[in-house]
Amino acid sequence: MIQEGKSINECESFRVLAQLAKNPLDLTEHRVLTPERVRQFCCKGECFDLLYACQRVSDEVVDTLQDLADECSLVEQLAAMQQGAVMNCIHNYPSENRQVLHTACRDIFVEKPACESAAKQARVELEKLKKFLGDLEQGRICNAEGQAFDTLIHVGIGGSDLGPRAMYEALRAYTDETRKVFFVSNVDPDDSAQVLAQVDLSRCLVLVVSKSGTTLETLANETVIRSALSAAGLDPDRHCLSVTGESSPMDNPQRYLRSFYMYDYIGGRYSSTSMVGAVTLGFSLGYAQLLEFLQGANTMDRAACEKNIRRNVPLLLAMLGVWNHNCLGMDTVAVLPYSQALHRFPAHLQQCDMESNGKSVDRNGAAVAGKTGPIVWGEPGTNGQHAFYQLLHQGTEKTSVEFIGFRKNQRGKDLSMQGTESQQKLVANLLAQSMALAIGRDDENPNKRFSGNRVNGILMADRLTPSTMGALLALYEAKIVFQGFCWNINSFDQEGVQLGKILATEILEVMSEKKKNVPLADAFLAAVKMC
Ligand code: G6Q
Repeated sequence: MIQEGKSINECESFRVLAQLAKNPLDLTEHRVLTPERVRQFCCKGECFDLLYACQRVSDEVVDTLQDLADECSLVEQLAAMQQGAVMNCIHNYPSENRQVLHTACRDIFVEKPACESAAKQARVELEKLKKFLGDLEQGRICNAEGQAFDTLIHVGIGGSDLGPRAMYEALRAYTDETRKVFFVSNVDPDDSAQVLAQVDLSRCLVLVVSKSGTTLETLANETVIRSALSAAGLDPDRHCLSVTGESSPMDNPQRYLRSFYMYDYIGGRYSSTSMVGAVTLGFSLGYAQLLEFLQGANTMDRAACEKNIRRNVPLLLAMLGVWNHNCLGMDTVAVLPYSQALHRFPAHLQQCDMESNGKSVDRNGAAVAGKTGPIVWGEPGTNGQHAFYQLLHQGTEKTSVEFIGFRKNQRGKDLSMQGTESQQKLVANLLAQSMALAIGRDDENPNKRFSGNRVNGILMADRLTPSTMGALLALYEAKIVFQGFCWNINSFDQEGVQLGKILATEILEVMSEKKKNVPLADAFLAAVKMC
């Protein structure tokens, strides 16, 4: 029986944690950060280890975080989600009332997946994609001149853009160099114009991605690109592909060369491993590497079902986040990858986390008693060190930090200078920042003093590959979901996004009625009437 509906404030273990938080471990004290602590506070996981010696936690705190995870039935709830329980709902109120099955998209490697019906649908779409990619490769699908399509323009926004874009950027080192990928998301006409200026439309596939098939920005950009195709004397229906929900307004085979489905049990921000990300990744990485990416995610999904917090990286990361946010009062989390390839990953996490857990009512529709999701942001190191790290070290705002690092670089190219290679310089910087934030430094000059006790953890893997990228994605998805369960909120709807969509449509109606420049005040008024 899944225990759902208990908020952390009602948990005995949370009361214990609140007490412990009155006197948390002081990382600046002499000999706290010993080699033994560094070794002991390291969680060895699938692909990624989590080094958490620089968190203000003792064994007692970790034990109590385990109690809290148990009291809130976090792992049981995750398993129920993977098996198809209806998790996207608010009890006693109208809500989306759906299953949450993004994990099924990659649960395709075993005979008995957690949710057979969803895994079966995932396999069907993947087979369609495999056939399509094979047809492209063999020249059975080509342009009107018989030439190969060598470019793909991915059109979508929010969940239909951020994840696929972050994954593509992360894995560029492994892509087919003869194939180019561009993304268009913003309704700003300059976004599509700058892409259109760079491509030979006759060689382009245009992948229109929209679960609802109604998103204003995506439909506007599709129209812009279709008209550019027509203007170039090309048949848009021969160049456009779609990824959409079954029976959405975009589910129209006549208008698209090929259509792929995503299902209502996959939320936009969790859709990178569905067809939303798979078509673009399959086009650029090839089908075999796409499967490696999915396999990495699936391995992490399974690892996330381990009950022991000291052996479950996503669960530990989630609970450390709860400790830092709800007990130590840190309201923002900086995700700082020491990998240039991950430069869009913090933006993806920002959506995945903040859209999921930026909620003020619990799963019963009651106001939450404590804090829910933190503010998530970040940029790659070392670049960030020359920018905002000043505030991390000496600012009055305390931020918890999640570093992500890799022992080896992706492309294998490196040069030794003054005895070390650039990859070593990168990792050395990561470790130095972690230590400096935690231990701080005293100085006679107050302006040169570093208070320390600025908590951080390091996720460390060998190399960023399709498989480790899949694992990292699934690790963070599980972390976000665990935290949502812990706060007893629905992490799977997004009423805040829906409101914006409705209001913009209303203002546009006013604008189109008046046909020319509408005074701003009139436009605002249209939105006010809707609020
Ligand atoms: C994600 C959100 C949101 C959504 C976009 C695009 O979880 O629901 O970011 O992905 O608004 O929606 P469509 O895919 O329906 O165009």
